[in-house]
Amino acid sequence: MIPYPASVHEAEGAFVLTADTQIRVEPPTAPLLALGHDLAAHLRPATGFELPVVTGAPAAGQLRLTTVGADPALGAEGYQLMIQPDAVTLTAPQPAGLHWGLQTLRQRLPAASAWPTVQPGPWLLPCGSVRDLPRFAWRGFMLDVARHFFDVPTIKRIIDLLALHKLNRLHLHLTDDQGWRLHIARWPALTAIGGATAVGGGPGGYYTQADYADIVAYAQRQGIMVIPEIDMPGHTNAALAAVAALNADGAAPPLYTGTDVGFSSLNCDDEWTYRWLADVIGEVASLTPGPYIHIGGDETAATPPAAYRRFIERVQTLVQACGKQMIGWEEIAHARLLPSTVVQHWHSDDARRAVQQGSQVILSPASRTYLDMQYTPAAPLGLHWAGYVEIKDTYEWDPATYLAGVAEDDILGIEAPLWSETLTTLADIEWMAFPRLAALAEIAWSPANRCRWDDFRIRLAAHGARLQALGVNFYRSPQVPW
Ligand code: IFG
Repeated sequence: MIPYPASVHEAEGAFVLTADTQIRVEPPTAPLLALGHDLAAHLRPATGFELPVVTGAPAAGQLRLTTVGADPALGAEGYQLMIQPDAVTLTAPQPAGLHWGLQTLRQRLPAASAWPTVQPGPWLLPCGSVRDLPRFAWRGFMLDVARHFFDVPTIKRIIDLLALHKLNRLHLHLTDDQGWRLHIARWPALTAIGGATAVGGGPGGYYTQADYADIVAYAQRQGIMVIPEIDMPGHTNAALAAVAALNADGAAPPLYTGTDVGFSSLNCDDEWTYRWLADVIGEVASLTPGPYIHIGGDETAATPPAAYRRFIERVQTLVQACGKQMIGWEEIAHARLLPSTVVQHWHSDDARRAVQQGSQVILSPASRTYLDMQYTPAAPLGLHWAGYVEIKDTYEWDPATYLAGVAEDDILGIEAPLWSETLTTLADIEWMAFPRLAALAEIAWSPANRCRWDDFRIRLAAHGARLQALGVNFYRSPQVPW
């Protein structure tokens, strides 16, 4: 099982899934019925069993999902799983806890249960009990859809894989120098022009607001919050190319298809820029049910430092006016932040400044979590400015002691960014993200004393069969005995 649960007790015997097995939910509410149907949908293809979702009196041989009698100490995402020969009972105070418990239940079945076609059984669930809840609330993955664009089905596939690993945050890096990927109704040129290309000059693309709503709803159903990033004031060439009035001299630069950074900036001293920003942030906020909007703030060499600080403080006010909390890359800590503003660490010690201002931090240290780092010098995809990052590098660190001046209570959680300068397909994404994202999922969920590399690498080898059954194009690291 990955991530490893907080406590596991094995027992003798097994519960056998058969053609007569039913899934019982209690109480029969819409969220619980949906979870029951999700479980059946996961297990039907390989087992060939109908696995009907039922309500009413409990009977032997059922998989039971319930919030009745749950221990409140398990909190928003915790659960208890009891597997006995005559019944399986998954209990949680909240539907999200049941959802995460279902991932553990899936992983307690043989890897063959993940195949999309009927496999020979038997389908045994080893008896025992699990009591589990996450260490960190923020367990995230970021996909850069600006350097290269990835369509809705690709995003949904990624969401499915995040859920299997109990990751609950999907940060979409929607805008950058090379592309603007979310339609803004009041400024259609942002996607009509700004979404027209990509790194390398390819066809680009963008999400309509219906596409974005589809992604958000699909993620929400799987316990995953979507965080949109509109990167500013740097990384804005696509916006500047699309809206001439954003440029100080009124002249739109050409679209950019290279991979340099730090050369573009919004005009931070022009009131017109903030009226445009209010439109953009207003629409993004109205499309995003989650409480956060990420405003980027990274690599702003083309913005004078004093103008940058004023800009960040004004954007923070705009985001707050929309009823959202601002997140930014750690450079924003040079400005005066609200305590509700969250700072994302990636490569400097700016995050410590944020903590001193009373903000909380998401840790994304590039040398541990940047999934666009090459595995090795010979690896065909990725960059290596933060070093070569193999699976062991991703696993062997403790967020609570990683940054001086940033203690466990200051940390919302961790997030693994995947920048897409060198990636163009789902297969590329999966090869860079797995198995390293499985390692980060354990660091984010499991108690620190459960995170031991020698134990993890054995479990990861077994997990490989499940990833293969799911058709994941994962990298078979020589550090793992697959
Ligand atoms: N740094 C840039 C990204 C991307 C990355 C590639 C941040 C916050 C290098 N900014 O990481 O846009 O180019 O590894």
